[in-house]
Amino acid sequence: HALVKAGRHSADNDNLMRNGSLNQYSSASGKVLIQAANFLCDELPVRLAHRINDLDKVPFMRDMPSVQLVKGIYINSFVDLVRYGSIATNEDEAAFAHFLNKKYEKHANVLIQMARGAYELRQQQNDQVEFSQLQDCHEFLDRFYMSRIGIRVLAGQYLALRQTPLPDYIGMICLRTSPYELVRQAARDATKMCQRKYGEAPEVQINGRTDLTFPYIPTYLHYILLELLKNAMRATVERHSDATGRALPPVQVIVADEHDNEDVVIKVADVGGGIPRSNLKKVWSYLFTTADPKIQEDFIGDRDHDAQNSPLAGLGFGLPISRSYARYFNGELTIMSMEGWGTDAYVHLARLEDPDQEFS
Ligand code: W6P
Repeated sequence: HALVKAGRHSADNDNLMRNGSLNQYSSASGKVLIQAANFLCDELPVRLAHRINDLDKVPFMRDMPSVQLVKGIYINSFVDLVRYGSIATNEDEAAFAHFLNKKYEKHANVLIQMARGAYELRQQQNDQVEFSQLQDCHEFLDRFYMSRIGIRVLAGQYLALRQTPLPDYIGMICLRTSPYELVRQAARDATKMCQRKYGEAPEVQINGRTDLTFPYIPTYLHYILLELLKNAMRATVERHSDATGRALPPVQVIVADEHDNEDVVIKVADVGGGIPRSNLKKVWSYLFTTADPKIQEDFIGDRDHDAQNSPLAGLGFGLPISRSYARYFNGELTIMSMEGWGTDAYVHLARLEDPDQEFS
């Protein structure tokens, strides 16, 4: 209970860590790493305890085997962290990093497990399940995934700081993240996946501030862009593939820099026919989805797209997760649709470099 209470203000701790990671942690000296390790050793169990508590309360889902499995992973990590001895020397710190890395890997497929739980819930849905209870489940999943991002950013940033620094990188943060390069990379990945599934893929045209770079965590932006491009390509192919001999209308991406310095905005626009208004809310839902039941494969595909014949399931978990990623870093993901024409997705990204403004 004390741990749960202590964690009430964990958002502040996030800020400490994030600001710190851009400032004093940039050199990643032994002393700073010991400090960070001790911070994580205190902070992570608090966050895990919150999730374990929350897992016990969520209706329907708490009794599912997949959710129980996740709970087991969280409890195991919680117990091992609480019992972890003191971290005083460089050797202690190295041992802790090794320990934490193992935990980090163990939690890698938690996302898939929870998606499986939500899928099971969807299958079970009947008249006895009230809407408000489904709402509870949805909100639980939103909290759960948001918390998970926080945990993985903190642990991931610490672990990355211990690696030999790449040029322009501080841990996971790239000081010169290029939206243009990330769109190109995500477009290559999405094209492969689209071609594998449909035998063709629309071209992706990128315009606007193709020269722009700003501090961000590229892996998260890549995930978001890949998700948007997969959806845009799928819609395009499904609407236009019967037009034999004619090229598919391209997916148009614009990179913009709002008011000189505030947000970076990326628009991904397709003319794939749009989303019916009645389906627009489902795009953000874990529980009402139009996706086929291949969610697990879709996620594996996202983590390692060459290993699997990843289906472009779309409208599954990828969009709500992408929006959580955007929001975690004070950004937003918005989808505008013109039914009968196409869809525009906007990613707003807050720059990470101005802590006072971004995290106050
Ligand atoms: C669609 C549905 C969708 C979701 C996200 C991004 C683009 C698109 N296009 O038809």
